[in-house]
Parts: sequence; C-alpha cells; structure tokens
Amino acid sequence: MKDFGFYLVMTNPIVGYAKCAEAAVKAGVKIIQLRMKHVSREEILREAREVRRITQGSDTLFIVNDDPTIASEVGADGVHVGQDDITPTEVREKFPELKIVGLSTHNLNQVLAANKEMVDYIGVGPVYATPTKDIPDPTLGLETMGAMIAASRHPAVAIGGIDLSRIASVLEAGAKNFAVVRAVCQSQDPYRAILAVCQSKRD
Ligand code: 3NM
Repeated sequence: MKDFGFYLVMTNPIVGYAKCAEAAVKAGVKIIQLRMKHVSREEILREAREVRRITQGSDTLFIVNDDPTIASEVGADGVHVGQDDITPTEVREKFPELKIVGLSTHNLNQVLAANKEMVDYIGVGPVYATPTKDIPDPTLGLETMGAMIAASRHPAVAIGGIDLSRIASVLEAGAKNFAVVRAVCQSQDPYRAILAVCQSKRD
C-alpha cells in the first residue's frame, strides 16, 4: 500500500456518518474509517452499509474499525484492528475478501512485531493526548512517533490529538500520513474542515 496522506476516522460526527462520508468522498480523501463505540452491532451495520453505498465506486477506501465480520458483511475494503483484537494473521486467514488490514501500534516493540505481520499499514499513536479514546495508551510525543515510523516497514499513520495547529510539526517529525477524529467530526462543515486539514498538509 502506498502512502495516502490524510486518513479520516469517523467517530460521532456531529453532522452524522453519511454526511461526513459524503464530504470525505467529495474532498477526495483516500481512506476513511467507521469507528463507532458503545453502540449495537445493528447500528454499526446500518451506518456501515450507508458508508459503503456512499464510497462505492469512488476513490475513497472504506475501512471498518475492530470487527472484520461487519467489514465483510457490508463489503468494506478492509478492517482496522487494535492490539487486543483479532490478529492481522487471523483476519487474513478468515476474511480473505478484506483487501486492507490496518493495525494500531503504541510503542516501538509493537511496530517491530507488526513488521513481521501481513498488515497494510499501522497506526502510530497517540502522538498527543486525546479524549477521543476511552483508555488511551501513553502519549508518544513527536520524537518517539518519528522513531516508530522510521522503524516501520509498512506505511504508518500518526494519530491522536492531531489538529490544524499540529499537522506541520507531525509531518516535520517524520509522518507521511496522519489521521484525525475531532478535527473533522466536531465540525458542522466537515467538507471545509477536511479541505483545511489537507491544505495545511501542503503548507
Ligand atoms: N486511536 P482525535 S488515538 C482512534 O493511539 C484513536 O491508536 C489512537 O482522535 C491510537 O483525533 C485515537 O480526536 C483517537 O484526537 C484520535
């Protein structure tokens, strides 16, 4: 998988998942993830089907967080798993229809372990403190983030507390890809928020 720049993770977008996904497709975001916590499987399935419909035939890849059965059921492009979820190898074995498998990493050892796994990209975070995750791992800071990205043989996506004011520093410290939740999902106008994020990437 090639570097993709901006990666949008959707958790509780204030305009709703469908509108947020539409904005991402319109803005040409390469990859979006549906990350719904504390809701029923049915609710996730419903939103996932809608996001699949919106992204179908577009340039935007659609990833489902945590649950490969939902990803498979709706025909998503892939799944993103954490350290405590089903392993990437198991996903590959049981869900060969999922083209993309992403894995969260939170320290250098996990990056080195991921180098031996068949994953398409890794998450590296949290770079900064974030309230978005219930139990966040210890904050990495830019230096450790940079070292983890440099050690990864897979494309790496910096995540955690990244907003407009921090993107330049994150890129300077070695990230080629970065993900946000709040910086887009808390906007009434996600399209504009995405354009602002992508613009600041180029500055
Ligand atoms: N994963 P925000 S941090 C979903 O460390 C997620 O792997 C993280 O949200 C990790 O952009 C995080 O609102 C939350 O800070 C990122």
